[in-house]
Parts: sequence; structure tokens; C-alpha cells
Amino acid sequence: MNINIYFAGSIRGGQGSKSDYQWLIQALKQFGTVLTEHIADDHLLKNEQLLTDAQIHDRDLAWLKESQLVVAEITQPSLGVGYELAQAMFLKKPVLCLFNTTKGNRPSAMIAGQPYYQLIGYQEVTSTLKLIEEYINRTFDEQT
Ligand code: 6IA
Repeated sequence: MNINIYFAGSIRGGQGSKSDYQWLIQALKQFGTVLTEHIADDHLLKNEQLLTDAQIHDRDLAWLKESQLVVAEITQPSLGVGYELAQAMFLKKPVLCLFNTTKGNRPSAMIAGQPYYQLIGYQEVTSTLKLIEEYINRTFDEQT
């Protein structure tokens, strides 16, 4: 399977979950191409500083449209990730949201209360691999 995966995670909303983002991006690469690797890569994020906000928005939205799957790590609340999640739903992309249950905050009701989104809570990010794999198998089996 080689699908385009759009990984979403907080940037200006705060980068407290970056090590989990790094782990998830590496894990997702076994299922396809992660279009948004810069999210957890300081070096690549530096390049982003050369872009205007409008360029970032337009490029990311184009990538979202090209993706077959959206995976969002939503532990750290982020306006940008919330916006991407709404866009992904309107574009009818499958969306998997992951959140760390040990950090004390609950995901927004606007995400947790929308049944379109598949939410998975985790304590250890490494425990998500099996669940991601099951979700991908289920989602892409259903589509074929
Ligand atoms: O509101 P946030 O910044 O937390 O939104 C993060 C989400 O929006 C991520 O999932 C990204 O896909 C997208 N996004 C927001 N800002 C950027 C960005 N800025 N570069 C790439 N994607 C972005 C670069 C800022 C950097 C120089 C610190």
C-alpha cells in the first residue's frame, strides 16, 4: 500500500508533543508517503520561515487535497489543526485523531463530538501502531 498521508500536529499552537509527532511520522511511513514531514523536524521547519503564511496555507491545503488519509495528533490544541480537520471532513478524507490521555486535557468537543472523526486515546505513543494499522486496513478494505 502506498497512500499519501497528511499528518497534522500543532506548530504555533505549541510544540509540546513533538517527540510523539516524530514517532508517529516514522511509523506512518510504512503505510505510504507522509506529505507533511516538516511538522516534527526543526531543520525542515526552518525552511518554512522563508514562506509567507498565505504560501503555507495554500501549499498545505493542496497537500490535504492530494492525500488519501489524514492523521492528526490533537493532544496539543491548535487552531491550524482544527481548521485542517474541518477541511478534511468537507473533502471527505478519512481522518484518524490520536491523543495522549495522560496530559490532562480532553480533546475539543467540536472534534470529539463529531462522529466523522475516528478518535483514539493512548498512554504510550508506541501502542498506537497496531491501532493505526487496523484503522488503515479497515478503511482501505472498505473502499475497495
Ligand atoms: O495553528 P498551528 O500553527 O498550530 O497549525 C499547525 C497545522 O497547520 C499543522 O498541521 C500544519 O499542517 C499547518 N501549519 C501551520 N503553520 C505551518 C507552517 N508554519 N509550516 C507548515 N505547516 C503549517 C511554519 C512556521 C514555522 C516557521 C515555525
